[in-house]
Amino acid sequence: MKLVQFYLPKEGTRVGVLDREKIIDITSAGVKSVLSIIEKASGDPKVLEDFLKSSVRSSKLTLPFSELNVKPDPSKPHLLMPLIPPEVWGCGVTYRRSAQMRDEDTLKKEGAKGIYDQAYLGERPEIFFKATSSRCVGPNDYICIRRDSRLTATEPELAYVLGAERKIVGYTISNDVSAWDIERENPLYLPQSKTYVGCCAIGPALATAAEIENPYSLNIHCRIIRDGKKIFDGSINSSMIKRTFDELTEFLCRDNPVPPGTVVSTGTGIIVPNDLPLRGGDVVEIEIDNIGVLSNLVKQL
Ligand code: DO4
Ligand code: MG
Repeated sequence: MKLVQFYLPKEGTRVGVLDREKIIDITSAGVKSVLSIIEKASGDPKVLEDFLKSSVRSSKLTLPFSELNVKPDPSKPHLLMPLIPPEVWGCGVTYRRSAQMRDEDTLKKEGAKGIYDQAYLGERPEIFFKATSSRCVGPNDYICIRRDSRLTATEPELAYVLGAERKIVGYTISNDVSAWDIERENPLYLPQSKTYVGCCAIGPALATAAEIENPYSLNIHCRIIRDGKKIFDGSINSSMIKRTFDELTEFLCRDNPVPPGTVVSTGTGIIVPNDLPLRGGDVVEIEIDNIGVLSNLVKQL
C-alpha cells in the first residue's frame, strides 16, 4: 500500500492510503500520523498491511489525489510529507557516476585515486547526516538554493524508511539538494553543502515494504522544467547501486541509535551537468516506479 499525509483546512494533518487516483482517509480509524504507525509496526510487513486494510474498511472519507497534489496553501487541502522523519541520513557515491563526477570536479593530483573513488570502492560507505524534518519539504513545496551558492544541483534518490527493529518499513523519493560548489571548494564543507533550510524534499507517498517487490529494480527518472520547457531529463535504475540497503543500514546504525521513522536516502545515480545549476522558478520532478512523482519548486534564498 501507499501512505500519504495531507492537510485539510480546519482539520489539520490527515493520513491516507493512496489507491490509484484516490486517497482514502484513515485518520477517522484512529491513525494520527504515519510516524505513529511506523513506531508501532512490528518487523512483519504482513501485520502492517492487515492493519492498513482494516483502517481502509472503516474509513468514511475519500478525496481525489489530483485535488491535493497542489502547491501548499493553508486555505486549501494539500499533500504534506508522507511522514515527519526524526532524522534524514544521506548515503554518498553509491553509484559509479556520482563518484566519477565528484572526483573529476574536485582538485586531484594526476593519477591519484580521488577520495570519492576510494569511498565508492571502500568497505565503509559514505554516510552523512542530511536533515531534520524542519529542513525538509513535502510535494509541490519549495526546495532552496542557499544564498552563498552558485551551483546547486538536484540529486534524485530512492530513500527507505527504517522501522522499530531497523527493518525497512517502506520506500519514498527524496531530493538530496546539494550546493556542489561549496562541496567542491573543500570536501570538509560537505555539511554546509548538504544541510540548510529546504535542502531536502520527500514524497509524495511512502510505499510500504510489501508494495515494492524488488527495490533493486526501480526506474528513477528526473526532469527539470524551466520557463515551461524541459531543460534536463535523466534516468537510472536502482539495480546500478553498488551497496545493499542492509549494508548501508548496518554502517549507519553501528553504535548510532537511529530512531524509527528515519529516512535513509540511498545516493544519486543521476548527475545533472554542471552548466545546468538550479535556478529560482525551476520545477524539479522525480519519478520512481510504484512510488509516484515528487514535484518541487525551486527558490533562491
Ligand atoms: O560526497 C558527497 C555526497 C554524495 C552524494 O550525496 C551522492 O552520491 O548522492
Ligand atoms: Mg546525494
